[in-house]
Amino acid sequence: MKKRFISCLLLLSLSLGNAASAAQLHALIKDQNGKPLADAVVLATPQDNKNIVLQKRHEMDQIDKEFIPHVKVVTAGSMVHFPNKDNIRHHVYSFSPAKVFELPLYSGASALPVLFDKSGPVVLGCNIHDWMLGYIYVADTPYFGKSTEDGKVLISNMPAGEYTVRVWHPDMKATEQSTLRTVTLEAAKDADMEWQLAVKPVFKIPRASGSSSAAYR
Ligand SMILES: [Cu+2]
Repeated sequence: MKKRFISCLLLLSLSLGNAASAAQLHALIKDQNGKPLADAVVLATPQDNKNIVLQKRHEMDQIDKEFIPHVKVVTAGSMVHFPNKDNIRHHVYSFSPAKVFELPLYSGASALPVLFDKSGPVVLGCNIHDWMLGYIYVADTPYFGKSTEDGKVLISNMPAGEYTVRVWHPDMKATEQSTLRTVTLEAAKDADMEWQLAVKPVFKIPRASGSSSAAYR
């Protein structure tokens, strides 16, 4: 009885110890003019990466003829559903090396989920609405984050150790590889990193005017 109590205490202190020793990484992403950059993906890969595959269900919505969110990060091995929340049909596709797929014209939630098992960026388009553009970044590490409007990213619950960290953004001029840096995270401490990414100007394809246009329904 006593022995069991002690092992319980031991377990408790071990798990508390893990939580307390976790590190976190704060990243700040700016563009070439020093302006905070949203939708940048920061990926931290532990040196002893065991290629942890987290299978999760994700959704990339289509709302008001746009992909919502604009950029979504999932881990390799994830299934992504593409629910169409508009009252018209969409035809979602990608020609990206990380995932080539097509969901022929559908409405509602009738399209089958898509498995993303290869890491890298996947550019999404819609055959009917040329301006619809979205991105799924398939991460090879569970330690990732996406920058908000203030350019900030927080990755928490990271075990102490050495990581290689890189950044990806849909409009970046440089390669993802050129952003690569290493960082050693100490237990229970926060680390700060900052990147300045040159981005290309974005030319948005104009939306079809008026919902009465038969060609775009
Ligand atoms: Cu569409």
